[in-house]
Amino acid sequence: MIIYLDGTYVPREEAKVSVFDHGLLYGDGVFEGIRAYGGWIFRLEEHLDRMYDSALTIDLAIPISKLEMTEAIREVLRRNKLTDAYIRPIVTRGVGDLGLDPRKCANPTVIIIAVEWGAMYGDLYEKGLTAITVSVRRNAAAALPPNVKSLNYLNNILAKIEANCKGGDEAIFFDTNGYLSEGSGDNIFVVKNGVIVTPPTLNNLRGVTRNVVLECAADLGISVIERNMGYFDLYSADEVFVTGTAAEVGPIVTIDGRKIGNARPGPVTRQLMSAFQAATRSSGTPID
Ligand code: PXG
Repeated sequence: MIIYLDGTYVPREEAKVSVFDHGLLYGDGVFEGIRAYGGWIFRLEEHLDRMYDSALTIDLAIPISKLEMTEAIREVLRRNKLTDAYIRPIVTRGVGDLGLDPRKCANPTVIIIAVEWGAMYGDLYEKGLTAITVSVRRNAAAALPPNVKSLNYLNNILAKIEANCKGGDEAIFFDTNGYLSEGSGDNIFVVKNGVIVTPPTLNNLRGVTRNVVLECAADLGISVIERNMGYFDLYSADEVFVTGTAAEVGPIVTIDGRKIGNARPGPVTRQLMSAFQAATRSSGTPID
């Protein structure tokens, strides 16, 4: 396995960063999760726009351009002979001292990892996922905006731990106002009476997959509404599904042990699962 590290391509064993890197010391940095399908990188521009915007928000100057980042990602895929891959670019604040002041970190660290990784929920797409609404609240946008895909994922990990403890495949977050937010690593959608409803994106990550699914819904003539929801909307939904680069489109069939619809992946969800699949195979940035 070959990893990109600060302008060089090194074997996995040599891909190491300092214990003084603020990415490790403070979770100070940003990352992306991107997929390639059949030799094409899916929605690369959107992912890079989000990563550079996340970096702007935390005042982190990524030392290479989006074009250079694109070329480095393509090169990592080529060197690893990958055509279908999960790609993880990471930019940390870089090496500093033990104080948190980022001005001590002269050079951000840039890393690109690419691996083979099938859809995150494995064999659960046919059967559907169980979800748990967790007591941990999504980071308030006024504290640490969920729109920033930062290296600080403890909020999400705490949610995942709670779901694990309670026997759910995925966690569902509410925000500090009690509004539905998202999953631990995916955006959430409710289907009611043939209409798709999804929360606005102030209290969750502006998912690239979320956008793709909204485009698919428009193409299929399915109405979409963006509005705040509470647990009423979840428990009374006909269908619920989550979307993400890692998760793709995942049907949720029970929430907190309660059946959603007939506890099988529903017709709208299935339509969007195939439309999404088709979208991933029909566009992208070529690796070669
Ligand atoms: N919300 C959160 C909190 C996420 O982390 C999404 C929504 C979906 O966004 P995209 O742009 O991917 O549709 C994410 C993305 C992982 C992993 O390592 C997590 C994500 C993506 C890839 C891998 O668990 N989260």
